[in-house]
Amino acid sequence: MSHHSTNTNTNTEGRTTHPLDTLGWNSRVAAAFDAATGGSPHALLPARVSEARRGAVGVRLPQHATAALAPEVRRAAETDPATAPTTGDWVAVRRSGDTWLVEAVLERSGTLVRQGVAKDSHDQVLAANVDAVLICEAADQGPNVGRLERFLSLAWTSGAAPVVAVTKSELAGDRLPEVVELVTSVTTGAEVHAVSAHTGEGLEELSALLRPGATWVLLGTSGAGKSSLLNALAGRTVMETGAIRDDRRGRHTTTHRQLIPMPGGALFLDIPGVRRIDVPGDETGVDRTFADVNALADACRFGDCSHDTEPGCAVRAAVDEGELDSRRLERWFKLRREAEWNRSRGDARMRAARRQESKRNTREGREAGRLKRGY
Ligand SMILES: Nc1nc2c(ncn2[C@@H]2O[C@H](COP(=O)(O)OP(=O)(O)OP(=O)(O)O)[C@@H](O)[C@H]2O)c(=O)[nH]1
Ligand SMILES: [Mg+2]
Ligand SMILES: [Zn+2]
Repeated sequence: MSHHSTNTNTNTEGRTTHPLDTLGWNSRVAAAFDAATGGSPHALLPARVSEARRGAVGVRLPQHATAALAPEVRRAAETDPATAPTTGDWVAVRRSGDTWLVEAVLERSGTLVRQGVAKDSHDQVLAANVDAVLICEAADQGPNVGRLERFLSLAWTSGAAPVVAVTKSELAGDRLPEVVELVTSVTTGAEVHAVSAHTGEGLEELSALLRPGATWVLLGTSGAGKSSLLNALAGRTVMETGAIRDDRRGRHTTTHRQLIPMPGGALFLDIPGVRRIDVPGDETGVDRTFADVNALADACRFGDCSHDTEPGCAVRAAVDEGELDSRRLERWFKLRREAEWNRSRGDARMRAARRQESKRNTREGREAGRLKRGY
């Protein structure tokens, strides 16, 4: 049963408003809610997951509440963790005694997924329903272009638009233009902004990108200054920040993912810093990140050129002419191989899951037959 429509009001400009507007509610989500709840016998309300913890989630209705997972949602999550409600998700909840239950996770758009690193591990959904990814790379620590390319690949794969923030800009001193140029050289098709949470540099330009209702996720290593940037953009302390210690092993200041509504109407997902990023089994993000190299590859003589020793290779020619950094080319090869490998791993897992499924179906079929036959 759909109940959100009873909460819908029309404001003076004739535009329809909804209590969840400030949390990113829109017509796509409304349609997803109707689709997911159509046949339900329960009175369901839409809510957005603002915090994901084990076994339960923090939701906004828009008031804060904690919701446990309904048995069906929990079972689905046990089979495939990627279906578990995560930060940014829209869900359908219902009241059950004095608790809330998540009855359904609504269809997602823009999902930031990290490839699981364990041998048979599933992908980890870092954030759902994301419109843009703000990748943070500290100006005083490199920058690490290989890491940036990984973050960019992840962002492009999610379907959300990446923007790169070169954080702690004041610490780079005279080197800042050089750092920004290096970052820009590996950031094809996305904006790069040098910002400082301490001096306020670049904050206005960044704020101008934040549309009301849009959901942003912060991506970067621990200590990159994500939470500090969020506080600076918000103009007040919305997140704890922490000094970087010498022994940075496992020390994250932000320890769980959280959805923060900003004064201007955008929403931010602050997540603990990620150290290792494996690109998921989807080459589209890698290809998008290396759009410049791909454009060169289009001009190779052979359509299936491996850019190794073939004659008429436009990619190698660009390296020889100094137009393309050979190290960037190597990193492209590496990320492509990694994506392909993870895809084949994912396919293998899917085949195994399908085998399980068909085994179960056969068993159930056998049992059903037995019932029909009376034993
Ligand atoms: N000098 C300078 N230091 C900054 C700036 N922004 C953040 N820092 C410092 O960098 C450290 C880490 O900042 P956080 O915002 O906690 O980093 P984080 O990316 O949220 O880290 P995790 O939550 O662990 O992922 C803190 O000591 C901040 O004070 C800046 O613009 N300039
Ligand atoms: Mg943080
Ligand atoms: Zn080639």
